[in-house]
Amino acid sequence: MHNNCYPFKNLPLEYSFSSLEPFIDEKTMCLHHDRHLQTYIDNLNELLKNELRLQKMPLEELIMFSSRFCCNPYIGICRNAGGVYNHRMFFSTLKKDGASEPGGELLKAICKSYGSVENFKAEFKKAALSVFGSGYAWLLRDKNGLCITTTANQQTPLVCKYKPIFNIDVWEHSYYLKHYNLRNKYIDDWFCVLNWNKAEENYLK
Ligand code: MN3
Repeated sequence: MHNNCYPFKNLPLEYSFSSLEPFIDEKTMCLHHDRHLQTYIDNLNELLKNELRLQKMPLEELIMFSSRFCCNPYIGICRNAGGVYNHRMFFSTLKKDGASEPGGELLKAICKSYGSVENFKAEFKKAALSVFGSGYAWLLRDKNGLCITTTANQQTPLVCKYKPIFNIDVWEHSYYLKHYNLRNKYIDDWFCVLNWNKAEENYLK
C-alpha cells in the first residue's frame, strides 16, 4: 500500500462516496472517510511527531511494535495506527461494481471451510452481530485455511499472525444514519458492496 509510513495521509478512495448507494449512503461514506479516518490519521501523525525511530516503521510494524507496551505514547499509537489500518482495509474491500460472489481460489477455500457461500455468509453475519459495542468482524487466512474472528474497538488481528482478507466495520458510525440501530440490515447491505475481487487478491497475497 502506498503511504505506509509517517507522515500518514488520508488517501482518496478509488470510488465516489455516492457509488455504494443504495446499500451504504453517500453521507455516511463521506463522514466515515473524511472525518473518522482523518481523525485517526491526524492523531497518529501528532503522536509520531517526535518519535524519530517509529516514523520509519510501516503501519503494520508500528501496530505490532506498539502493542507490546502498556504505557504512553504506545497505547495511543497502537489505537490510532489500528484505526488507520482497519479503516483502510474496510474501504479497500468495498466496490462500486464487480463480482457479487466469491470466485476462484477463495471460493474453493470458503467451500472447504464452510461448506457453501451461503453458510459462510451466515457464519460471518453471526460474528459481526456478536461484536459487543464497537469493533470489526474479519475473514482471515491462517495455515489451515480460513477463519472468522472479531476485534474490539481498533484492535487488529495482525498480532495473531493471521492474514486479513476483509473486514466489516460495525462501529455505529458505519451505519447509523441509514440503518439506525439495525446492524443486521447493514450487514446484509454491506454484503452487496463487498469487493470479492479485492478479497481474492488479499487471499492470494
Ligand atoms: Mn469506522
